[in-house]
Amino acid sequence: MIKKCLGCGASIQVEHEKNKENMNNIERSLCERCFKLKNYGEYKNTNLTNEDYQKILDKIPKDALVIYVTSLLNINLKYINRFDNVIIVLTKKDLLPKSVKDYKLINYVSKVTDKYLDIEIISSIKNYNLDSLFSKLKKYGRGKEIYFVGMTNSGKSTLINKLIKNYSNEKKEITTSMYPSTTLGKIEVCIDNLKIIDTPGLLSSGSILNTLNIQDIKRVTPTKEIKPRSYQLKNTGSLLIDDIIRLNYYNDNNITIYLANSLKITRISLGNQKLKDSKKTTFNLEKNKDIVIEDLCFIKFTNECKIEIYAPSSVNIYVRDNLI
Ligand SMILES: Nc1nc2c(ncn2[C@@H]2O[C@H](COP(=O)(O)OP(=O)(O)OP(=O)(O)O)[C@@H](O)[C@H]2O)c(=O)[nH]1
Ligand SMILES: [Mg+2]
Repeated sequence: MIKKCLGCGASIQVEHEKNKENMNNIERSLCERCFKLKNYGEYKNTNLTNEDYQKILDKIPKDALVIYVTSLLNINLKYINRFDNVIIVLTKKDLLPKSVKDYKLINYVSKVTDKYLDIEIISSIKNYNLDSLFSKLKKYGRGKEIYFVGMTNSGKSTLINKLIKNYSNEKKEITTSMYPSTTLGKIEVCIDNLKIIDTPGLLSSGSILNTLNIQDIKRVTPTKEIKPRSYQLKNTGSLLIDDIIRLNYYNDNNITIYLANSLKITRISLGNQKLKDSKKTTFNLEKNKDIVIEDLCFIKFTNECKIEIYAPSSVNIYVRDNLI
């Protein structure tokens, strides 16, 4: 018999149940992958692909309410046009400096898209704005299916767990982790008569996480409020960001880098050869732009300048207006 894992939504064979005699009911309802991830932090790759995940999203009914979840550290609104009734949820506010105002972040998003019914900035970890979000789910989602969609690691399952905890008596807990592809299939939960459905997050081929091992994924993933690091750049030179990225500059400038606090940034001379065998991308920035290195950091520039970035070839590096 096939049943569904309550932690990740994947189909599981019931033969494996024989090994589960000493487990409680919640542990028993998990597949082996979720059990090991939850109890020992052991991560196992999956054979499912982005195409499999896209197929799940393609089947979302047109009249469903879609909660489009995107992390403030990796704002990705690429797939929003697929859906008709959308609430945008920007997660992980606790990782940005406290001084950053919500209205600035909302302004940023509203310049990129107007395809949403409503928007909320939250932190699931700090329980920030969850009451407000839950009121919006009730306002727009009563009598509908409410699908949580977004990129992998955006925080969909963590948010649903928090909603279960805050607004229901259920003990259910969806598996979450900092690694890609934690949720593998649809997972339905009922909270205060709302029908909430978690989905697997989409994968991005440009994420720096694809180039890193598990230890390094842990290292580069911020878990505490980021302390921005500002640099006064003089003449020409280079910055090395944790020996993964190199940034060459050619003018005086003030820049601020947002990345995990434990990662090192060092200054070297332009002539130093370090990382020069990585792929180089040149940017001629207008004023008030950010350079984003997907899933690693973003760098705020105020002045016009020429910048060269050296990075692993698959990593997506792009320019946007200043977020902060
Ligand atoms: N600091 C912080 N971390 C968060 C927040 N929400 C989620 N996370 C972390 O982000 C990581 C990914 O969370 P998940 O809930 O598994 O993400 P997901 O979107 O369900 O990922 P997939 O199932 O792969 O699609 C975990 O390490 C969470 O602890 C938040 O509000 N603040
Ligand atoms: Mg998930």
